[in-house]
Amino acid sequence: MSDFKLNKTVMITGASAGIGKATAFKFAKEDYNLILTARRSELLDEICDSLQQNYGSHIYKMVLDVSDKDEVEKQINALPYEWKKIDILVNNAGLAVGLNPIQQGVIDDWERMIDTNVKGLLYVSRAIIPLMIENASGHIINIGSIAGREAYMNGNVYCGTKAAVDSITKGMRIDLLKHGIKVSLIEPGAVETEFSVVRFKGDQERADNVYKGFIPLKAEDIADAIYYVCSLPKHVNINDMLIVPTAQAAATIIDKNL
Ligand code: NDP
Ligand code: 8X3
Repeated sequence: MSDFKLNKTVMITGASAGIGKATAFKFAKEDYNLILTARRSELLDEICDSLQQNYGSHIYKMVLDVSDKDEVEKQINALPYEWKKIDILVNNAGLAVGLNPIQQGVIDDWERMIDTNVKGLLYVSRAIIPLMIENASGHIINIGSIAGREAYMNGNVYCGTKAAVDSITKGMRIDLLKHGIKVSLIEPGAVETEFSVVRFKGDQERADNVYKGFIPLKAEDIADAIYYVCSLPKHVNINDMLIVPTAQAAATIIDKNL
């Protein structure tokens, strides 16, 4: 088992699947202590078991819906003292729900996206930032999207939430500058995870079609980029990184023969 005190601590939201899970494995390999959060407790248990067996990781499991403001505050306040020195926060939890023209939008879907991608990110950040300020250091990695740079057909509200993440990231960077806290935005293009299954509400065939005919990014590609951004010297920050599969030239321009 690695020594808690010597190692840095990373907190990852949405660590039960996809990019968050891959990021947990990447940082575990690098001997970080991990605070892993998501709603699906059983999946987190499986991941924690695997990380402990393979890397002897120190893990604090937090079953948490980031859109539940009171619960976020309560659970972060309840972190034991030794877990309150958080070096890196990866604000990854997020989702797209539905792909409809705006006039046929499902308001519950809109609310889930806004509550998770924007409000959830803010609730978690609001609870963690004072801890980082106390330590006069820290690094926040917000997971945006190519969808935050360019709106695409039927993407409307999802694109809007990721544009908000872009803007909030810039504001955070300005406000936290004098506290020595770095803030970075990672904006992936098409990554094959549970993302499209969630977007299409469990329609696996429709989700699989999104990634047919080209080589999409893997969650591990984004995890490697996150780790790279976090491992640069203190005087270097990457503000923003857009990462796409080679076959993707823009949000909806993908060469399906590559
Ligand atoms: P996945 O669906 O594979 O993973 C999403 C993760 O977010 C899961 O661990 C899920 O856990 C968690 N999550 C969702 N809602 C909540 C919530 N309310 N509270 C806590 N955790 C939550 O998708 P990705 O890994 O692809 O997505 C990760 C991030 O990357 C998202 O912000 C997404 O918008 C972004 N992104 C994805 C791209 C892609 O092409 N895949 C491209 C660009 C950005 P659980 O269900 O257990 O709570
Ligand atoms: C996920 C990428 O282009 O499907 O953010 O919206 S996209």
